[in-house]
Amino acid sequence: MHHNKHQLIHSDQQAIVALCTPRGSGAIALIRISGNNALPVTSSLAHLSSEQALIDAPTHTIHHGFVVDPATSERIDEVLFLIMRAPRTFTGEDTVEITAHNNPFIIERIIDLAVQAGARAARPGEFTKRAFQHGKMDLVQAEALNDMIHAQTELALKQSQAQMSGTLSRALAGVELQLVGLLGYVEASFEFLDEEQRDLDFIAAIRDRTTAICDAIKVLKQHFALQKQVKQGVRVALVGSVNAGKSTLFNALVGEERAIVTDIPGTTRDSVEASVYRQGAFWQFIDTAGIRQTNDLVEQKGIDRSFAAVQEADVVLLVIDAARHMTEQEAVVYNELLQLAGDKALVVFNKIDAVLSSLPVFSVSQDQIFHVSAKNNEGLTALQTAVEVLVQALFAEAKSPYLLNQRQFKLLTEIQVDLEGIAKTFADGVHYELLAYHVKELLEKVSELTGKNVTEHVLDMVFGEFCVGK
Ligand SMILES: Nc1nc2c(ncn2[C@@H]2O[C@H](COP(=O)(O)OP(=O)(O)O)[C@@H](O)[C@H]2O)c(=O)[nH]1
Ligand SMILES: [Mg+2]
Repeated sequence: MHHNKHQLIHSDQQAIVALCTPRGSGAIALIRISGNNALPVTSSLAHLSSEQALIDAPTHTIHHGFVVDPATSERIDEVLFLIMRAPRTFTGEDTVEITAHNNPFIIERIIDLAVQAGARAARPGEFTKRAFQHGKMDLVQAEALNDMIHAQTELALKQSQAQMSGTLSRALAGVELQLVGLLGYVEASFEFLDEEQRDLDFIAAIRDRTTAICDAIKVLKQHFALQKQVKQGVRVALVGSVNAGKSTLFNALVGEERAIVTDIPGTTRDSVEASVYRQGAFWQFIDTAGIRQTNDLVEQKGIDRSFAAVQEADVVLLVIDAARHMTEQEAVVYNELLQLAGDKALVVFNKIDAVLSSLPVFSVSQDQIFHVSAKNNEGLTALQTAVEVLVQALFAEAKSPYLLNQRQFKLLTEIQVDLEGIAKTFADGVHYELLAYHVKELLEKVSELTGKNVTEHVLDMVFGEFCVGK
């Protein structure tokens, strides 16, 4: 792939070692060793059943054997060694993967032995960083890999997989090509065309080209704000007064006894969250502590927490106790909460089995109002459906083909702003050299996106978000 400046960034080739599977329960653990000396390092602590020396094994072969402590010949574990020589490996370096039994003492010993033999513990994201440094993928693909591992919805998974195969990289390459075209045009016009004619055609052509590039960037940036749900799943928050039945409703919606329900007001001290997998996404239900009323005073802390929950949520269920009268203060707080939540709010009158003669009125549309009995499972289907409709609308809006992260979004925005700046400069007269200079700067920013021209600092920021073993 690319042979770019980034390869000039010093990369030490010393073998790195890490556990690549999660710690904790599970039968098998995978330890990866990658680097120039990965084979000699592993060979020194490997005893293959074939009696062959590991270092002589052909590439892309699997061998049964034991990890042994070379100092004492003690057998640490019975394992499989997967041997892969560069360059046809994930990192592009010689790599050995050891499949061991998943016991923390075994894993610790194997890693220790590898370190004693000349490897060092890998830093977060270091395997992927090396894959990037060896031209196995560009920065955008590496970031997509991280997104894929952490995808909380099927849509996010699909988009990050597409990005790993290079869809976003290609789109960025398209922007780069447009900029190169613009630069070429600027320089050609500057050198070849005669003054008169140049000024006339030039301005219009430059405008067209900068506008086209801006439009392309706008398409890429579209829906960035809506990606949150695609990436992280949706948040459904239950707010309202203490004892309204939020926890009962929460349990009914989640389908498990996740929150504690009692008739002592204020049982749920902090918010309780439950994650369920529905319609290709993780849904986070949040049961808040609720708004408490003491001696006719509404406790401010509960209000603050409710507002915070509404702010962060994608769907808000304002649960109201239909079995008692609403106080004036509650009415004020509820209306403020509804105002903040807007379209994402549903008003849920709970306890309709014990309903008062008249229910309070809120200024929301009729299809935002529901009457349920969480305790008796009444009216819940209609409420569930309404929540699903709101969630579907969120995903329908967020159907851009790309997932951008903050870094990418920020760089694209900078490029767009600079381009718009160029267009404005033109209104005051054409300065060709300056223009060429600006376009070159923009080209550098684009290559910072794909990683062709990045500093070690940027790399550390990108790969630092990964986990150890990735
Ligand atoms: N009659 C009736 N009582 C309910 C209903 N939902 C909850 N409750 C009762 O209301 C009380 C408070 O419920 P809880 O879920 O803890 O309220 P929270 O403080 O809002 O979380 C409990 O005694 C529940 O059994 C309902 O639909 N009908
Ligand atoms: Mg509760």
